[in-house]
Amino acid sequence: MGSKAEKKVIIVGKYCVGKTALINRFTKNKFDELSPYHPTIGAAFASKQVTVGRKDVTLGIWDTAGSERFESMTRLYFRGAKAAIVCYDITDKSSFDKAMSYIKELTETNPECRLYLCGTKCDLIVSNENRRDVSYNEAMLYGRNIGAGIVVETSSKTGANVGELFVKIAKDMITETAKGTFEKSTERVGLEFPSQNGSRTSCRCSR
Ligand SMILES: Nc1nc2c(ncn2[C@@H]2O[C@H](COP(=O)(O)OP(=O)(O)O)[C@@H](O)[C@H]2O)c(=O)[nH]1
Ligand SMILES: [Mg+2]
Repeated sequence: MGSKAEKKVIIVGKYCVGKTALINRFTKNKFDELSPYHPTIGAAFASKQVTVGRKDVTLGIWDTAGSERFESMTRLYFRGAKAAIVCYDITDKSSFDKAMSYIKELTETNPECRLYLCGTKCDLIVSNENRRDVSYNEAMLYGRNIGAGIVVETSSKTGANVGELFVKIAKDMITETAKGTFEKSTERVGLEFPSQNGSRTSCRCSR
């Protein structure tokens, strides 16, 4: 597991934000809503090859546990990670605070690790924008500050933006190999910026 050619990607975030669902959507293209919630014990691994243009990159993705009990273990996975998907649930502000604390730790312990900020469960606000607890604007500003490779809102339920997130990660991996350096850029994918008259943001989650 985790061969040299594979690029190590970790998924971190508070428990229940949807880390396991994100990896399942990406690697198996499935979402099990009906099964009861099973917190990940320790960590789980999956790998997938992504083709960008004519180049392939294999991502070795570690799904970590977000609960306090496993926190010290989760930190072990920071080592050697080339990219970290830091997840928060857009309907739960406390998970955004937790994401910020993960980012602080990651920056201290592994400054080479690229950061990707992922707001999960964006399908939940499609029919009811009132459920939103973290504005896209806030996440965007924060992401820009920390030099995130992307700030994106995803739904593992509908699949919205999941592919875009991983393709961006793969692209950055390929660019690094080609140039020997990496550039951090922040870009938006499939999302609207706040409207002029209010702080609300909307998410195109129609897939
Ligand atoms: N509506 C919705 N629910 C989700 C989404 N992703 C995860 N969930 C649900 O949130 C709960 C926690 O998901 P899980 O992936 O196990 O979270 P983890 O603890 O971060 O690994 C489960 O009940 C999932 O069905 C999503 O994109 N949309
Ligand atoms: Mg999990």
